[in-house]
Amino acid sequence: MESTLVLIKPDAVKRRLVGEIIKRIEAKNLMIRAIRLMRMSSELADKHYAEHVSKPFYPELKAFMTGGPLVAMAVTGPDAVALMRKMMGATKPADATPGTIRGDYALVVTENLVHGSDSPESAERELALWFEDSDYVE
Ligand code: DAT
Ligand code: MG
Repeated sequence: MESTLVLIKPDAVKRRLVGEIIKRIEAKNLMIRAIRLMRMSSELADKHYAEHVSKPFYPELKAFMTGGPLVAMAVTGPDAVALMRKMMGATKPADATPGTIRGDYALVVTENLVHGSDSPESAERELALWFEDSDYVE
């Protein structure tokens, strides 16, 4: 069993795609073990996106991610990290295969609807930033 951090980004919340994205996660029989509707603080953005803070696109990314509510989830199952990345599709919507979340609904790279940890190590680091032990159900 493996857990990954999934964020349903503010564009997806605004577009009323929360249910559609959760539907796909549940249809795959992955388990949601923690979930919260919240805003990403400036401090959390800098920690979560530590690898991107110095990149030219970071100011736009940060403004977008902190600009409205998002849904944070801990998603668990065998190979949950890789599975979620596959279900999300490529970062750039033009490269995302139809049938993936980004491939079906995203048009531009910043507003690409969903985040999923990119490795088990990233998942562990990110989940610790977003959730406490008491947030998880069995
Ligand atoms: P992913 O979200 O697929 O893991 P990433 O970690 O490389 O992609 O980047 C994080 C987010 O930053 C991504 O979802 C959208 C934004 N982003 C990445 N590359 C970008 C670029 N070249 N221009 C604008 N935004 C970008
Ligand atoms: Mg990433």
